[in-house]
Amino acid sequence: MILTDTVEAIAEELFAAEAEIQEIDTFVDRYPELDTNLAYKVQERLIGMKCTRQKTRVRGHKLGLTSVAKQKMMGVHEPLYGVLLDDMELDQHEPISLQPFIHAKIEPEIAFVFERDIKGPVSVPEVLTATAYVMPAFEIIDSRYRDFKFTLPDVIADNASSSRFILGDRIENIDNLDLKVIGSVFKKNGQVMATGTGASVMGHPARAVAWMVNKLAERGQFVKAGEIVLSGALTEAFRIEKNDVFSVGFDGLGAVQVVFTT
Ligand code: 0L1
Ligand code: MG
Repeated sequence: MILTDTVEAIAEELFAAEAEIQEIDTFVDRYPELDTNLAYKVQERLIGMKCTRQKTRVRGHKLGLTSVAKQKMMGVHEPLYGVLLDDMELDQHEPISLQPFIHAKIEPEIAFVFERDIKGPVSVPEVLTATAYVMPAFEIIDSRYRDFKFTLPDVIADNASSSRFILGDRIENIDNLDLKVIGSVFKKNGQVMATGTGASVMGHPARAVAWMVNKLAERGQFVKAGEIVLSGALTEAFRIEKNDVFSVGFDGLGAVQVVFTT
């Protein structure tokens, strides 16, 4: 089978798994040619299918596996990235149904929006200078793979487990905020589940963004002005059960709360 057939076949299977809310087997054993490079091609094809068939469009980007703990768990040494689409955004004031998800988890993140296009090579101070505003956020991740288990190429192909995102209010002046020492308290049904600081995200959330922008440049891509970037989780992700209420409060960034139904 030639590589374009592999890309097409995997992207179709991932698209169908999400549409039919069905978990599937991973691909690396079935397609030994699936390495990280080919996996990003699958991801691109999957995003193309979603844009055409769901009549949606690219809204931004996300990083994943940004903590050393998560990288160790996966046996990898670097993060990964994926794409956010318009139809993935949910409103924090609307209850969220669990119906569209296979086995969703939720994690707190800091979202960035930039006032101009940023192209690699870029440094952390350049990312911060280009930042228009940041927002407290939740990401809902939902792997299409059985039991949420996969290898790095599998999860890259599956658009980095992305599913939905929820944004809080904008903080436009970040000059006096040190994003690496910002603390967050993540609660489920009023109970503290985890705490984390900005430094949990590759030492500084802007370092994660710079890493992704530099990786995108290798593929001739960049982050456009106005696009959202989810910079990576500050804590571990927790499974969402019906009627759960999750909240995250960030020091100096405000809070987000989401209510799930059945
Ligand atoms: O956003 C994330 O950190 C998820 C990255 C992919 C790995 C996972 O699904 O846990
Ligand atoms: Mg995430």
